[in-house]
Amino acid sequence: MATERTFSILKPDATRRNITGAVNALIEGAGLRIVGQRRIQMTKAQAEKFYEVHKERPFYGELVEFMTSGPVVVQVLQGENAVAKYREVMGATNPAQAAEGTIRKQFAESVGENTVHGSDSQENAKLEIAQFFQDSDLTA
Ligand code: PCG
Repeated sequence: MATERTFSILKPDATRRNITGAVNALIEGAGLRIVGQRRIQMTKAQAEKFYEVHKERPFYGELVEFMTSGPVVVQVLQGENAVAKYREVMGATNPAQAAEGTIRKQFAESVGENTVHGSDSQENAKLEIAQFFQDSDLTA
């Protein structure tokens, strides 16, 4: 298994409740290293671009509105099998279906306000990382 990187967002429900440290503890506890991290206010244009694949979904407007409703923490996580490992640590998109011990089981409030985002493939991880970080921002 190779060391790889994935892209993560701690969403506005996490910054609002001041639980970013608690979420990071679960990330680091799973063996993932936070090699880049920045707290930002996403613009509407950034959120629309980031979630462009969901443009036709009925929840797209709500999703963009939520992601710009407060600060987020954008992160790059590195480790063995990081994409799959982070998806396991996050738990199912819908917190009602998330397994015990996962971030979403512990913290997520609903399918929309579900605390974290993680890339779904290595290819998307590269594209998503490039939207928010330069190579020189990342150091293991
Ligand atoms: P994420 O960030 O991994 O990628 C797409 C997001 O769409 C997903 O997490 C969910 O938060 C969000 N999402 C999926 N289904 C719904 C829904 O039915 N309503 C809302 N508001 N958001 C949804």
